[in-house]
Amino acid sequence: MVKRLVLILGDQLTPALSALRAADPARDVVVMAEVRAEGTYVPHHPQKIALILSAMRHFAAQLREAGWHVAYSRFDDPDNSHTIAGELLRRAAEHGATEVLATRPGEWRLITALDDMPLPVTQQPDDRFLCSDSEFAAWAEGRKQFRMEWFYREMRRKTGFLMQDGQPVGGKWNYDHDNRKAAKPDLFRPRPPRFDPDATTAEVLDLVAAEFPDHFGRLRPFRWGVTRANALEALDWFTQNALQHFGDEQDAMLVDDPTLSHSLLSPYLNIGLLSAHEVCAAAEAAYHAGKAPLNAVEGFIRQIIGWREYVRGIYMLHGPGYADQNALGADRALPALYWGAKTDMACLSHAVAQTRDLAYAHHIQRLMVTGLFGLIAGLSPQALHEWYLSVYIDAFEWVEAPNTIGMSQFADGGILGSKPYAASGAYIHRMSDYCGDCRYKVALKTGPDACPFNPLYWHFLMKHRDRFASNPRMAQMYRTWDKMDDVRQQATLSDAEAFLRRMDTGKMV
Ligand code: FAD
Ligand code: DLZ
Ligand code: SF4
Repeated sequence: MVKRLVLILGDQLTPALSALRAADPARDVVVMAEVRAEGTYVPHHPQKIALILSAMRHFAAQLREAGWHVAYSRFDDPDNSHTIAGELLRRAAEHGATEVLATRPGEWRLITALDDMPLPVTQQPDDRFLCSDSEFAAWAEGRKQFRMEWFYREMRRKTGFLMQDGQPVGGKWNYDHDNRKAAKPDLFRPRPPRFDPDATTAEVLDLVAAEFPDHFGRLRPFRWGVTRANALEALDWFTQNALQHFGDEQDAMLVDDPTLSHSLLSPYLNIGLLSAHEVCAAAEAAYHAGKAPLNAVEGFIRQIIGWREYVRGIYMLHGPGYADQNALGADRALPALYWGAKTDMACLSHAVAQTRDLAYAHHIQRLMVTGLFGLIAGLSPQALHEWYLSVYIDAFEWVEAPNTIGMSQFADGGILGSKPYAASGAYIHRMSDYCGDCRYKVALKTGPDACPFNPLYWHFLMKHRDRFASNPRMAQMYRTWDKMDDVRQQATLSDAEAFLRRMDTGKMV
């Protein structure tokens, strides 16, 4: 009988994975490999590498207990070729295997590498997502514009989450109107669980410290769960303690509270320790049990069956090259502040320091602080893409690239969203307590002490006037500019230029 290899990647740690379902434990060999190439195709945050390696080791033990033969390449195995393709070839020779079963990876780089293997590789669809590639393609077919809200409604109908007799529970599809509130520091806000490193994680932490010493980010303290049991505990904590405030606090940012009422479930979802369906079912159950209000639960479920599925659909539909787009022609290098160099802009300083320490920032910090600055300062979307893919614990290209290239930088020219998320410092001031300890003054529009987001916002809008002035959702911004007197307009644009010149020459800004 032909022997087959079954490839399990570090973000495919799901017992019911399609490749495992297609395989036979009596004859096939599971291949899992800790390889340098996957740790360095971008310089991943040390906590992200540690999460994946430790979770892989735990998952391999679980597969062995379930009766699978697992050929596991440890990082320090002297014969390790340190690439996925190399390890497949090595194991094929070792076991006399002539074909490979895989679940389609979440990145075109690896999909292509598997297609190019000298062994036949069958890539099964990744059916851990609620919307298949073909369903998304059918939804997209013939549409001039994709919009998440329409996709989301289809997904509500398909999954039945928060639906009653074919109608949305409560009568509305979307309760965002009730969300988007600012938040106050609260010493009693429940804190997400921390998982003390077990022996496996402790060993991996030493390995990561020794092998990836130059990667941006603190390795310790390491707080993440690494097993399915840990991930279920994190889900339970969220639905019991934080979900009820999720809607209200979703867009808020606080200096002393980096996680607020966010779930911190993205790493577990993205590496396969939790399923999208069970997470949404748990949230819906909390609503029916009266533990969380509809605006919170609907908002949370929308992020998962809406945004998460939608961005993946766009990434897979578009094909390789999605991340290479640069519709606005932005080409400025990333300033050193993104890698932790000192900056006077308190909002960026807090968001980057938190990213360095936790490998985590919540959505609004990613979109409306580091992302917004990148957009209005004209930073290269590819440099930002590499940054986001590197620094976050949950970053995999299928989800990171559409969020960065599409949602945050508008570099896909409007495939994902209808307008860029451009804003001035007033937005950050409204949603956070960052501005209070900033050397810049958010209320000042021009001059050396003005918040840099203020002139940069107008500079961005003016630079791209031809593209955006006819967008009905942006017309009001251009009318406001047109009402400003010439002197103020000139001062605004020259302040922005001067700021960008200072930044480009490596000066602290
Ligand atoms: P919560 O706020 O608790 O949200 C619940 C869940 O909803 C998340 O766990 C996540 O699975 C899902 N979700 C929420 N927003 C999105 C979204 N926009 N796209 C996809 N799923 C979403 N998310 C990633 O998982 N990986 C990434 O690499 C990533 N990169 C991003 C880059 C940029 C520039 C931006 C603006 C957003 C990015 N996001 C990414 C989306 C979002 O910021 C994270 O999913 C979220 O912050 C994860 O934290 P959480 O689990 O506490 O989320
Ligand atoms: C991110 C990552 C890292 C750091 N290391 C490994 C690894 O050693 N072995 C492995 O199989 N997967 C790893 N991964 C996850 C892959 O990069 C991921 O599967 C692809 O990016 C596709 O999403
Ligand atoms: Fe950021 Fe401007 Fe507020 Fe400073 S004043 S924290 S730069 S938004």
